[in-house]
Amino acid sequence: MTRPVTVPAGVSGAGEPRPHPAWLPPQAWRPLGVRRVVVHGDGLLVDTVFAEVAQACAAHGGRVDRTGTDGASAVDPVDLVLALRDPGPLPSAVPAAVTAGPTPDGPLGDEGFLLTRVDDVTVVLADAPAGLLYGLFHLVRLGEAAHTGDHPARAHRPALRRRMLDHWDNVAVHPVMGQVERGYAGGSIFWRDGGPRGDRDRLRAYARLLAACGVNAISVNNVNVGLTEARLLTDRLDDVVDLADLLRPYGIRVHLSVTFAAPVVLGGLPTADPLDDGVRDWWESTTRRVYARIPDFGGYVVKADSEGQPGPFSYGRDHADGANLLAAALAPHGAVVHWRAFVYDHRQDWRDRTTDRARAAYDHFAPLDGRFADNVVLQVKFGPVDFQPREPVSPVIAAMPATRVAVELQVTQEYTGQQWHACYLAPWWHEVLAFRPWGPAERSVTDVLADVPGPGPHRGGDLVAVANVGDDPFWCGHPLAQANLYAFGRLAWDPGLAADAILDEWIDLTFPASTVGDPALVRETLHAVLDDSWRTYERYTAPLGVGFMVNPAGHYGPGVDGYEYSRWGTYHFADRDGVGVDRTCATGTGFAGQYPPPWSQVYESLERCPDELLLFFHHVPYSHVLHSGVTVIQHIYDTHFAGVAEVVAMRDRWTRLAGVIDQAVYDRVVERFDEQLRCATEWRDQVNTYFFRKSGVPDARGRRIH
Ligand code: GCV
Repeated sequence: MTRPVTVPAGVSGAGEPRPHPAWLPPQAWRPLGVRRVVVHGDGLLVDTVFAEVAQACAAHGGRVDRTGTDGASAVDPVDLVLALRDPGPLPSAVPAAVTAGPTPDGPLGDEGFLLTRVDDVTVVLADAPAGLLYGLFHLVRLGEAAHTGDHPARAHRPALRRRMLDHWDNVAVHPVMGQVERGYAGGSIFWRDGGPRGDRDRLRAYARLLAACGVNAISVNNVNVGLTEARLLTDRLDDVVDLADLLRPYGIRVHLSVTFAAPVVLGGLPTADPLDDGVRDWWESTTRRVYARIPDFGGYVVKADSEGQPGPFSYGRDHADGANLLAAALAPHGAVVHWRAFVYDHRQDWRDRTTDRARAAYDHFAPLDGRFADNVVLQVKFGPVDFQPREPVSPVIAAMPATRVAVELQVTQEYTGQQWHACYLAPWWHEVLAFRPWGPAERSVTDVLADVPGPGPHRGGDLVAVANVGDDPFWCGHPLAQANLYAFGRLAWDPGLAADAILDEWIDLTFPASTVGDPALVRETLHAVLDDSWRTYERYTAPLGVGFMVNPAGHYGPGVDGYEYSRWGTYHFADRDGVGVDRTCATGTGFAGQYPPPWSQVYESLERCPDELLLFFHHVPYSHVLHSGVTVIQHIYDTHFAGVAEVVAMRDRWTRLAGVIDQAVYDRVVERFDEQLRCATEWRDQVNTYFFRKSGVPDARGRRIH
């Protein structure tokens, strides 16, 4: 049973150290907390809004009241009204000019809100409680600006209906992957050593942070589902009920990763064949039992026939058969199955030049377009291989017009420095979302997900990301990695937001001017350190989109040939003459042909292919001259020297904040920069030396190569 929320007041239960407040420190609430506020409406999420405002007012001297059914309140005069438009009359404090005016641009929907300010009263109106909650956090973001001047009425709605985080958290500690697979922020916030972790205050605080940036769905266990985790669906369901109760007051629905083999491993059936009636019945009755306990359960996430996970291939069925089986069980409850498109041969023979891992998702799924049930969301990694710092956008997004698609990003920094390196990923995600798969005049990836009309059928979809949070006091290991989590939520709400504008929001909230010694210096430093940090990371790691030069043991640090003779299908093919993967139709694997024009032609062409993706699509001699005017080998040397120099500059910039910001944050970041510099130097030296030895070409600028 969900009770109205108790707002986390900064004291953590279970004897845990209090986590960093991230983008909701008490001071961020001050502009709101000094006001006279009226909250109007009913429902769990309105209770949350009221509790939040009450806490802010108690801390900062304001007053709040909740209206009765007649719209009256004890607070008068009023500075701020947060009101549901229905049912009953609006509070009398809402200026007549607001009630008289039409809602700009149509209805507000389940999560939208309208913000206006007239006659010295700020008004947030919503048609559903979640809208009011998002309106509240929008006010916090605006700070004092929400309470000054006039604001013409403006409707705010999320561009994407589901904004979801996937936690790759294990209930039982995995012998190789640990408590959190690819987790770089300590243990799981949900699970510990085989059971629930039980820090309810931290979970509430997490839900609150997520709602404040727009996230509305979480999958609470790893897509690689072990036996213990499988049982969350059945005899461990109580643990999920508990999480759902904790997250619900902040508008967050719980999803579960399930194993396709569940009817066998949990149900004792002889098969998990998706066309078997007994299997169908098992999924339906099991799902019914979940809904009896969690009426707003979000649905299932499935990794099938991938990296050892079971799937429909074992029964001679395809992935439409598999996904539709689970979709049928979920449909009566209005829920979805996120079916991952990350399906490829992870036992490839490196000698086999005919198999290309980049092709796999398209080859498996494009022929199935039109066969997926309406509540299947095909979850596609943003690039065709695996969350590399640079890849082309996956061609699957354009190839499935009759299928709902979710694009999957990776907030956890598996391949981008593992939260030891400062690497602000919003500029990269922005590029992915702005990519126009059918050419510059056509729809973008965002348009596809947001269901913006265009030629042909279109279904809309979600934005999903692998979470970067753990039980670390700073949530993310690296305090600056909080900006990535915040940016993911904000981009999922409004993919048009610029990365630097999101960073400004995050800075204003996380380092309120009243809490730091020199706000202008803080802003300037954080921009200097983070704005270009993804490109800096790219410069000192694998060059020109070739990818996968990481150390296979953990994916951290350089391992140029680490994957070259492995079974994973991630090769760079460097030899004495050149480097890169020929994915052209003319002479290579044909992957370039999976894109619609103009991109199929652009990527096919050595002349037109963008420099940053050259080695993803072409095998070229070291002497090949890039659009930038330098040869490939000189580019490798130049970018690696530049990347390390940039890290030195970032680290130096950071030291200017000594004594200006919170000491613990400062110290943690100093520690991280020391490691980033060590690791970047290792990358530089290993990559440069490797290519010098392969090519025999010296650095034109005579710098030291070992
Ligand atoms: C959860 C990559 C990661 C795996 C991860 C997999 C996936 O291969 O290294 O740890 O498994 O992606 O996305 O399923």
